[in-house]
Amino acid sequence: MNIKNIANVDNETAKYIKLETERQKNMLEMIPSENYASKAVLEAVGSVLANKYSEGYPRKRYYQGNKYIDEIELIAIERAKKLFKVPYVNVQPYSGSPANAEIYLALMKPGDTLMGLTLSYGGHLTHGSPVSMSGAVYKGVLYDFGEKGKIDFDELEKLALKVKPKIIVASTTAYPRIVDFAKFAKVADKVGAYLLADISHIVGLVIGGCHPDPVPYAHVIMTTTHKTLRGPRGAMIMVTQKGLKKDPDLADKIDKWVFPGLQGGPHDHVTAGIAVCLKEAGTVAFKRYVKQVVANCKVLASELTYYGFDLVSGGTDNHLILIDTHNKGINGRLMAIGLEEAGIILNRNWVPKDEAPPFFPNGIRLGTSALTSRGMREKEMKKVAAWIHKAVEAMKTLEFDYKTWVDIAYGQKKDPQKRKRLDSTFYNLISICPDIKKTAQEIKNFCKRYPVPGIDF
Ligand code: DSN
Repeated sequence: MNIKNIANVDNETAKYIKLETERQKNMLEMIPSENYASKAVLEAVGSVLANKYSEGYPRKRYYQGNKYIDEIELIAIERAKKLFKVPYVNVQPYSGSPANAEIYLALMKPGDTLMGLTLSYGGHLTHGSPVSMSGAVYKGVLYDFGEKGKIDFDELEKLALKVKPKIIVASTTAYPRIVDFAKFAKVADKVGAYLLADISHIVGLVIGGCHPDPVPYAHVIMTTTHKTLRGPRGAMIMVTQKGLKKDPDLADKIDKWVFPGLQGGPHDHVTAGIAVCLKEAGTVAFKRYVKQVVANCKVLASELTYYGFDLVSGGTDNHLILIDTHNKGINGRLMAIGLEEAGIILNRNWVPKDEAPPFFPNGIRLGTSALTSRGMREKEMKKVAAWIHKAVEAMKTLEFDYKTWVDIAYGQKKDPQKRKRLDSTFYNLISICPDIKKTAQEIKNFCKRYPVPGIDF
């Protein structure tokens, strides 16, 4: 990216943008909620639209000078309506968490019940967790899934009949399987609840026909725009025909709770980025891209299984994989740190029935969306799996007492100071481990062959 103007006025910030650019080029980005926006999207986000205030909605603004902004917001709305086949879209939410809050404010009163998937089974904080406003202001009743690693809809129905939720959220952030919106709808309709489909992770797959479409089943759909959609950091709220049938005022209520209810002026530069990414998402090339994301993920899952990794639910149907790290004897936090040193970026994550506190979960979550955006395919996934395996095997050979670290991190011998000292020991060992260093160099060389969209090489 050209940042010469930043360098002229602020060398310190420019230095770190350059370093971050290099990091994104030289490492394997595998956090499933991340992706690379195109140059066109980045240009929109870096444009003069960031200078404008536009409280209100197109043709109904509280500020002057919005005639072009109106057109851009209308383009984004129309593109989303066409792509998803929905009658109403709001493109102003700043991100996924405020968007979910806006939906809750529009549909519930404080104290009403909301049902969402438990965090450790792949749910999201904003789906009723007690540590978020969704569980503090509303009564969050959390569901999980049984031994089979998939949602048990008989159990879900029993729970819904008991707690009578106002909203059931059908959504996941660390769930490697298909979300069965039809079955969720059956339960929601039976108890008279709204069905909210938060498709932030899978939105690209839905557009590309690689995941069932929530539109016939949900009343409201929320998605962020920067994950599999490859747009800017933002979100959209959509209301379906089914939603309008249940409540003809639903769209108006949501508009009011986005602005003035929760937000101020929309981020017009982001709205333009959303318009651009929706145009890109309507192409045949985008459909090809998401098909490849899923194909890559399947190959990666089967290779990781071959190397003895324990995959939650035994595999994947989508863009992500969740690994239970218990059988490798390395806590997810340490494994993620070690893999970063080797050039592989992913995140630690709770796994079902995890006994660990959230900061030290026994899982890692990884996906193929960003690597596929760089043009990697099945054969590259095999290499990636082999590097992950090699790095984890190298971690096992370190003179490091993983068991004591666990005892101290979250066991009976809780001692934060000692844990920090052990962390430093681990960092030191990993930074000088020859196999990890070799892997990082191999990955750096390999990455040179796969340009990052949006970055000039
Ligand atoms: N933080 C996002 C994720 O990683 O899934 C969701 O908000």
